[in-house]
Amino acid sequence: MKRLIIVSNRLPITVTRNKKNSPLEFHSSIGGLSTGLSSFYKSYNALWIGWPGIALDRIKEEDKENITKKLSHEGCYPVFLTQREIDNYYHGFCNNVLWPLFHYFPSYVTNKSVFWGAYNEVNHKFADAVMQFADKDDVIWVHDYQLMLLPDMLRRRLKNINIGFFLHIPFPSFEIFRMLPYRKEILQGVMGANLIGFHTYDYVRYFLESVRRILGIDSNLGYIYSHKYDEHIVKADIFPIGINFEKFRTPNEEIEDEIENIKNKIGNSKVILSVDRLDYSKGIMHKLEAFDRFLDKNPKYIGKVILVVLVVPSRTNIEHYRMLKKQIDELIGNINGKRSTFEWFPIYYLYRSLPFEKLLALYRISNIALITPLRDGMNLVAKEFLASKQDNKGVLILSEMAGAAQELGEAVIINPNDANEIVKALELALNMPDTEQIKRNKTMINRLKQYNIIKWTTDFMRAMDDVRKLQGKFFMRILNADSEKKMIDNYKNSNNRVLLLDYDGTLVEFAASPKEAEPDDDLLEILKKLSSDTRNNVVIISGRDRKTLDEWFGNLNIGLIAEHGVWIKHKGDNWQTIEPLTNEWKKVVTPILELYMDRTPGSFIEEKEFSLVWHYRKADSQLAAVRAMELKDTLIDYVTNLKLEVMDGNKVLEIKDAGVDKGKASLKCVTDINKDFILAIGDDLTDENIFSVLPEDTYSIKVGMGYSKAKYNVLSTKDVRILLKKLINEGE
Ligand code: ADQ
Repeated sequence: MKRLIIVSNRLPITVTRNKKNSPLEFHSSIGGLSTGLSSFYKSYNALWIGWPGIALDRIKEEDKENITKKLSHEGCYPVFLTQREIDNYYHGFCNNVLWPLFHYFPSYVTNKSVFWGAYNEVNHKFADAVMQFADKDDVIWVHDYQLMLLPDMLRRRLKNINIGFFLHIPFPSFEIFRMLPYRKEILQGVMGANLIGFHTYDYVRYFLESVRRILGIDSNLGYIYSHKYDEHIVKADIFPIGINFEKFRTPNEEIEDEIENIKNKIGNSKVILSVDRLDYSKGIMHKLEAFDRFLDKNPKYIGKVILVVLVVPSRTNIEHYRMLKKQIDELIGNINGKRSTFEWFPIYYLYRSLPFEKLLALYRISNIALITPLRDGMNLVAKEFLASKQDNKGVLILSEMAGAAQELGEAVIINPNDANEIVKALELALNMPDTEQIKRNKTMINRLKQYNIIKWTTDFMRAMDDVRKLQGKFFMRILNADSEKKMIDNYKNSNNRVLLLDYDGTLVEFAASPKEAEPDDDLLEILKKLSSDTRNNVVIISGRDRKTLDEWFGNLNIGLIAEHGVWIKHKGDNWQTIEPLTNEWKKVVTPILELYMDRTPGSFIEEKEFSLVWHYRKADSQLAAVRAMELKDTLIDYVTNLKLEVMDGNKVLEIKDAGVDKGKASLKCVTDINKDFILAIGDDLTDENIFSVLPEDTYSIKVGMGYSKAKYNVLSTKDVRILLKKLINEGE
């Protein structure tokens, strides 16, 4: 039966040991991911693989067995890590490199050469663990920044398996991400997945932009089809994580005493609540400073409000975290020291993790939640606070830098770097009428109820399924062994064949500049052998100019078509234009193209005899995309008046006479009705003209994924060459 395998750095259960020989203890893990997923995964046929939180060096062999056994009852399987791995992988690469960078704290990055090696090793260790269980029909869901290499590692070992990856933290903008030394490897690692999920649309955009600029791969509506990832389609999309809504919503008698207890302590004071893991990204210092300023500006609230600051200890062996803890302790000490009276003190500070009931009691009793991260992937506390409000009263003050702000627009949204704005938000919140609180909260609470953790999970898994189905459709078009055999048999039995082959992107890979994509020896050998068979008429049909084609292929016995069908040179014949053409229009269009070249650094113009090409492969991709649209728009008038066509190619715009195209030119090669085998291979839009005009029984093949009028797809130029070699070998 199909199984869901969840893989994350930490298991939902943490194993600890207080002293050397004391017994092992098992607790629920704290943190967004485990709180979210642990509530439901047992209801699936699921296995959760992860680190149980204790170093191998601190346990004996028999402990290992005990832990493994105990965890297996909970549907978990442990990946044990040594102290050295924890230091270099977890504290090192994960939390000293990726975490600060992805949260826009590049100056907090401390990278040591051993970190990257350990990150690789541990990702491999996880891959080994998954391989012990994974079956080809299973669904593997990898979580978060600690395991960004894992999807590709798994893909290499389990070609067809369905892999999802979800990033719980922000994906930073390209300018930040590009600073990462191993940016390419990280992206390639994640791209092993079929589905890549993020909390917000901004993260999706930044990811796709990094993929485009660093790996040079374009996307279309979040889909990435690239022969570099030829076994699968990749889709990036948003899945804003939800919470276990009912758990926070339902009445809970156990907490009544707790609530009474707190009420007795705080009297009638209004409660502002702050709940965070200890982390510099959470803006805890900013909120304390703003609260202090609020009391300065609003002395009437002295004795009437309290701020409850709950901080969960986290990553305390990293210097920045230790420093932060010290700063928080000091600042709270200062504020309380200068403001407390015998009856009242402004900040209650709890530095520990709390059992669920106590946390829920705090949510319920608080009037305001003050959530001020400088960056946060989502922030579940904001959602939990709202869900716990059974009477729908309470005010959420939320930083716009939290992913949650995208969904919780009815909250009081603030910029955490602006202390005055936080002060104003507190003033507003403390004076907000109940009716308005209820109105704002109802909308948000309904959304949380609707898109809860179960919905989030099922939505993600449904999307994984959809990508697989789409992929299946594409793979049905891929030239399979049966169709290939039919084609080869047909080839063998034919005597009058035409092979129409596009050049760039079909016979050779694209290069940074057109001149660099020269034919190599292997290709020349293929063409020579194909053309030496007298039954074959091989034609290279390209957008290149005839001079280049002559230079490269002039001494082969093949036909050539240049400039997308402007020029044709039949085998053994001279060049001739397909239609009588003029060049007069170039005088008008060249200055326009020059203007665009000047305004788009990295782009250049190529002049062919009857066409002009604006190349933008080396320009900034976003700017070039905008400029290409502007250019097309500018050229619209000329297109009609001068009978021109503006063609979109692969990172080029080509302007040429509207009367010629590759389709018309290719027809000139198949006029002989005795042709008994036609093969046409091409990769881009200009080749679609060929596929659409050739006779029904043509073997038409598109190189790469994506829709096409061709009958089949092959994935890469490599596959094209393999196919041509088979024709040579078997057709003899
Ligand atoms: P975290 O950085 O861990 O998660 P967050 O989303 O706020 O941040 O989740 C914290 C969780 O810990 C909450 O479920 C909360 O209830 C719990 N918690 C907080 N303080 C506690 C305490 N003192 N005692 C007990 N429990 C406590 C990462 C990302 C987030 C993203 C989540 C989920 O950094 O941006 O929202 O993953 O994707």
